[in-house]
Amino acid sequence: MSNQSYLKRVAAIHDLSGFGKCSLTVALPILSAAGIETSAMPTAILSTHTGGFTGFTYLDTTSEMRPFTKHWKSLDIRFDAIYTGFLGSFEQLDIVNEFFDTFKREDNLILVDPVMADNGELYKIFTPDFALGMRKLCEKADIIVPNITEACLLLGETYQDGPYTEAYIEKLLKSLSQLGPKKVVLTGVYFEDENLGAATYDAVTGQIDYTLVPKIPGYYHGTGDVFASALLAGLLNDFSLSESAAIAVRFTAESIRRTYEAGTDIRFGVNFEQSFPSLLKELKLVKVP
Ligand code: PXL
Repeated sequence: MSNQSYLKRVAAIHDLSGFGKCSLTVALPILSAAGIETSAMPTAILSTHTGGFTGFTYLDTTSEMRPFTKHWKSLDIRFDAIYTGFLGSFEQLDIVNEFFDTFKREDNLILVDPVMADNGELYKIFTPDFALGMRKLCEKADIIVPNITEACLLLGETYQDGPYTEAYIEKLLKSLSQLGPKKVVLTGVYFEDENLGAATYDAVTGQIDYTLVPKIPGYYHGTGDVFASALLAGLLNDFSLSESAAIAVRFTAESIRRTYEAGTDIRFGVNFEQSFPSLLKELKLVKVP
């Protein structure tokens, strides 16, 4: 059981979608449950996320982001990790770049989840140029967490449907790390139709690992954010890259399974809240009887 008295702190830079769990409404509870303090910088405020809902409101909060950065700097706040997700504009990519320059230290971690696409398609609000801007941000990251569609966009490659081969996945992992990040986690990896999960690559050791679990039917919204938040929770609780990815795959899969069994609308997000007991056991934050 961990008894660290030092409380780690994350800066989470994502949108706040009021309904339909994703982004901040996923990152904040997961990191907090994992014993990590989280400061939030909203990139936009929406009534719902944009995946499958119509008529949602969208307030761009770009104008608040430099003032947030300046104020946090004046308070000399230190972050153990900077975790970015959904960014709504090119200007936000620049602002986040500046945020990295302001708060990066030798011993902290920049995790970029290049949220922009899935299932071979860019999210509606983005143009193909946005992927080039996102690539620049990824160059500064220590860890990136793309899905396969995002990986292809970052690399300027044409998306192809799975099942994939190990050779293809390994080529993607290595090409992505050549952009700059020493660690790459690729989600949505599958070699046959039954199992799905994540692949990790550590460019320093050259190690590649996979965690695949039985696939659950349906495309559930916000699962990329659930995964990336749990991955960061693992890393900040001193688990290795591959252990953290395995913990995050199991947490996400358990949450999806519960949501599937309850018959919930796939747009509403997954029931990750009731997976906290298993997450905390895996993170060794509670005693296992
Ligand atoms: O979970 C990705 C995501 C985050 N934020 C917003 C989104 C999406 C995906 O559609 O629309 C606003």
